[in-house]
Amino acid sequence: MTEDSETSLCQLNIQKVCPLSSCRCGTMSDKRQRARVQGSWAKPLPRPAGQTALAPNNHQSKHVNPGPASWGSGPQTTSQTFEFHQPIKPVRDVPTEKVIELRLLPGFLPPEQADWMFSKLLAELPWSQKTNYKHGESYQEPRLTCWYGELPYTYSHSTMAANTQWHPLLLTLREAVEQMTECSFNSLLCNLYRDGHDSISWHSDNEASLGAKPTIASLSLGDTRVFSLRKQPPPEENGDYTYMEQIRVPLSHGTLLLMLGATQDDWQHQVAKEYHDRGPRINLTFRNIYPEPEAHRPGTKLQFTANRP
Ligand SMILES: O=C(O)CCC(=O)C(=O)O
Repeated sequence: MTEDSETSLCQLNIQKVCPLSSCRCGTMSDKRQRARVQGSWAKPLPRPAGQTALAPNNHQSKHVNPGPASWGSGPQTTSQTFEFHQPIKPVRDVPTEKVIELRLLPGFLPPEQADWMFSKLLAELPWSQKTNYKHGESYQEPRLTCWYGELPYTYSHSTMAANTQWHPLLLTLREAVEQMTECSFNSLLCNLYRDGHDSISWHSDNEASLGAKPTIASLSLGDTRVFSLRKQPPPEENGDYTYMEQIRVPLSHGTLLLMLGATQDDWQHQVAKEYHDRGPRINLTFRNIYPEPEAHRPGTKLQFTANRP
């Protein structure tokens, strides 16, 4: 390339790329020009497929030097202009609305009553640690439990035997809960969280033996623990709960929580471990249990959800 032709290209370059430049087309100014161009526009930024955030105008592309190999060999014409295109948003369906039917009654039991009931149940119920199974492997539940009802209750591939020997205090509490809720309950699952390390992980109470849309009345005694709920994700999320709504309800001494309607279909719940000191807590979940449907294995869920460790 001759100096003349280099000069004329450089003029072109300056006019189009940087109209404010004081370049007078000498070698040095050409170098400055190149350095500027290399610094900011030398290469287009990689961008996700399908997105055209900055697109050069086609009619000017004939002035553009095509490859990086040419940068070192002569002056450049970067006479592109750019248009901004909005990134293409993926089309997402609006999830169907899910209703959560919860009723919270803090102070359902006055504190003095709740105090002596807690001590009595802690001392007198037949607490034990249940063994569950997941993928054929056994594990101990991180809490103690006991079960009352005329029928056994199976969950997480292990069964709690029927137990009709209701503690008299539990019968009194059942009556009080039934009066308040205007529901009747034939069974009770009791949970004892010995300290903050005891927990129950994400699950729904949706075994077929509990019937469709079960009403569950949950009475808390002892230290406050956080009861969390998270919405079931729509199928296209493939079981990913990251973007699902969560609700946290602190359940304090003497509080009654009612879960109704489609709560077990649409939401999961848990009491997570806590890493600061927590005293013991008892949770009594009054429910109804029915004979397992004949075609089902005991403990079958109405829809697939996690086991409860
Ligand atoms: O301890 C609680 O508040 C929750 C117990 C529970 O989720 C259950 O028994 O299924």
